[in-house]
Amino acid sequence: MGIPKLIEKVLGVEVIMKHILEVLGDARTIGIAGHVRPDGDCVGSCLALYYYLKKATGEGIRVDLYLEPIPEKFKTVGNTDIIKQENEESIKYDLFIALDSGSLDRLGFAQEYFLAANKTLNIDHHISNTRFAGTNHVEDNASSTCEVLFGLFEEDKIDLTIAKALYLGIIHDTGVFKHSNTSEKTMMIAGKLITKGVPFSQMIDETFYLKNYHQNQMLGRCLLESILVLHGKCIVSSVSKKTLEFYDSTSADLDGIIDQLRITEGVEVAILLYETDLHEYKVSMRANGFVDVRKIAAYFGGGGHIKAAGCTMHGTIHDVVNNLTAHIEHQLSNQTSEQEQ
Ligand SMILES: [Mn+2]
Repeated sequence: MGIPKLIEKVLGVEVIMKHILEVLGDARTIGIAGHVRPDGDCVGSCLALYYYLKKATGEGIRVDLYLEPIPEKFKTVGNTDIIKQENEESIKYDLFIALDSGSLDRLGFAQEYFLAANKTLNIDHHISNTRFAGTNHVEDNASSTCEVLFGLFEEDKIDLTIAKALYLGIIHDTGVFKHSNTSEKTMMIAGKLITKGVPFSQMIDETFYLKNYHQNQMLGRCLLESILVLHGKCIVSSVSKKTLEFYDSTSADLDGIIDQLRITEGVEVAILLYETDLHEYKVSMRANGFVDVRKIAAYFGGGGHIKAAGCTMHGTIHDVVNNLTAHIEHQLSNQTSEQEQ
């Protein structure tokens, strides 16, 4: 067996498709699913592909979309009532398409349909994608799955609903064109979507920056109570269970607070703790400079990325902060001594 064949066998078949319709063949029933706890790119790519297939394939083709409940703010993109949120019936699809999912388990309850399907397709942009489908189309230099899909769609078939869904995914995975995955191509595609009439100012505000009153109150409270440690290089804030209850909030209302803490001038690492039980805290960390917060989170049994990581820790709030800052201080002093050399 030659090496290319071996790779095919191990990884499935990596296909560089020109057009999504190439893999449909004579499929009459098509299932689509994205990953668990859907984010903007997951919801955007799933809706875009659903509406595109509805438009580009003829009558008599059944297309179903499966996703866990999606955040309320994403419901302005097309009619989201078509999304199926559970295994309603047992059906063997001719083709099942996984979107924005680096591995099979990410599909959650929809795995059942994926595994039963006659043909499977995996469209994604995660560098860690495990090529779990019969046909795999992974572009790991793309900002988002929505960017990958744009390249697989015929531009003249992209209507306003499809354009809005694609735009949603791109702005969410790039942090509104801010993260390093934003390329010239990303901006070109966004430009083309804007010409389709995407109400971009409104979409960015409503799906990305909008906070409800409780979320703003929690943000205000966390900023007010934040403290600087390690000579201003680390900022820490915490939320007790009681406070969450007082503001009628859940942990989901804390989204984005850590990012606001991180952009405090002079800060290398931001830490946000929220109490999950007596002497138990969920820890989020964000880094600006050279501190590898993944390493620290991993030491305490968690994980994440170099600049964004989290873990669960036990003890009083002072124990938790002291344990974390000791690691941060250690990394910062190593960095300083390296610079001095
Ligand atoms: Mn994505």
